[in-house]
Amino acid sequence: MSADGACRSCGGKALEVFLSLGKMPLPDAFLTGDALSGPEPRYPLDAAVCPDCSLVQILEEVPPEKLFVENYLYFSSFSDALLGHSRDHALGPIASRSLGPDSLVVEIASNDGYLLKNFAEAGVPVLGIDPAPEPARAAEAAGVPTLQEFFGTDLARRLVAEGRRADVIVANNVMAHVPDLNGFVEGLAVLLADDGLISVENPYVRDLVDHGEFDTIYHEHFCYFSCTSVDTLVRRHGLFLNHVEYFPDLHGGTLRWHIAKREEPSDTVRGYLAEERRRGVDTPAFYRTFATRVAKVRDDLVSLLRELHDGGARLAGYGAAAKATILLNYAGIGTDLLDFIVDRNVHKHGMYMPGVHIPITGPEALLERSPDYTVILAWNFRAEIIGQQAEYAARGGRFVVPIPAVEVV
Ligand code: JHZ
Ligand code: ZN
Repeated sequence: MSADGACRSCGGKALEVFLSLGKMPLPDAFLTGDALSGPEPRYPLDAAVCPDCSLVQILEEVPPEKLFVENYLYFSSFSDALLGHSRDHALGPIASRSLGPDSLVVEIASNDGYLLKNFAEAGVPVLGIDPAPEPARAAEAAGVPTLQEFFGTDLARRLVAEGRRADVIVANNVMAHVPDLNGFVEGLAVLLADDGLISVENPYVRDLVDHGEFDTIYHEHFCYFSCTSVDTLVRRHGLFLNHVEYFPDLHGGTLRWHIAKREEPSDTVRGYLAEERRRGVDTPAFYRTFATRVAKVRDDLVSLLRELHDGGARLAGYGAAAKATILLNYAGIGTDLLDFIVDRNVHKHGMYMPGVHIPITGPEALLERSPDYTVILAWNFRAEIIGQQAEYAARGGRFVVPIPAVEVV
């Protein structure tokens, strides 16, 4: 919902709230030791669906500077799985669209250059756009020229005025991150060459609901997309959804939408739209049982952890992810249950989780301190994390996976 209470896509005013998570801290606002005794802002977190255009969105609008400039230590390059996915993502269009030295690939939310470096290595000119200072600096150091700015219509017009139009625009996990959704999509249309391709990835709201992934609802994510809501949104800006790819293991279920200026829909588009209608993903009814299921996951997790803890087990967490902030704060899991959280991202070491103040350290602590159970808070990387922690498991360490349902492995 925008500041005037209207749907971020169609402007409709009949939004129906289906989940209230209470007041939550900002998901990436990790604290230094000095800041622990200071004030910590919290904002209401309510998810709603628009019955007019089916877009799922949160009601609160935290200024993007607070989210992505002041508090953003997320570096894409800490997951091997994501790096592999991104490399494939680059190699595909380089071949199928014959990209070369005269092409331009622009990525919005290019983070530390994890994706664009693949195009750059193949000799394709690239431009990264990302407002987060530390990841943008890392991208520059990796040879990816990066504009440290927010993307929108103004920046798109400026680039076009400089003679730069994109053959490919990649926008992964960023269309959900903008308050001015229509301005963002209009910017894509402005910047795209007439025969260009826009490639957008985002977690699929159908899977979010089916798998109870409530912890991916947080203030950085203003919107949660389906094919129906994307199709309606892009048409408003003279763009068309032409193809859909599905990556079930990425971030809990991700869709990649291929969008262009010419309407050439593949069967995948018709298939997804029909399936969403059949299941009612485009109607409020689909979302109405979600809150009850979310409360059950929370209760199951808290009872399990309490039982283990009361039985003398020592517990830790893996993954100081944004989603971990929501899971821990919503469930009220603090240092009473988890002694520490490990994460590969060195920028987060020595800091504390927002709200619950659990300390963060490097993954080697699992072997050094051998907790009996480790809760995989970054459950979306469950396979990668369990694979990497074989030694911990061999020494008797067990994992608790909270989502989609609480499980001990
Ligand atoms: P991860 C981020 O959310 C933020 P988060 C953002 N707003 C978004 O949209 C989504 O991503 C897509 C660590 N890790 O990716 C790295 C290891 O330590 O699920 C991360 O800190 N070892 C842009 O933060 C965290 O876990 C590993 O082996 O919820 C995962 O965070 C692996 C694989 C990850 O996203
Ligand atoms: Zn709407």
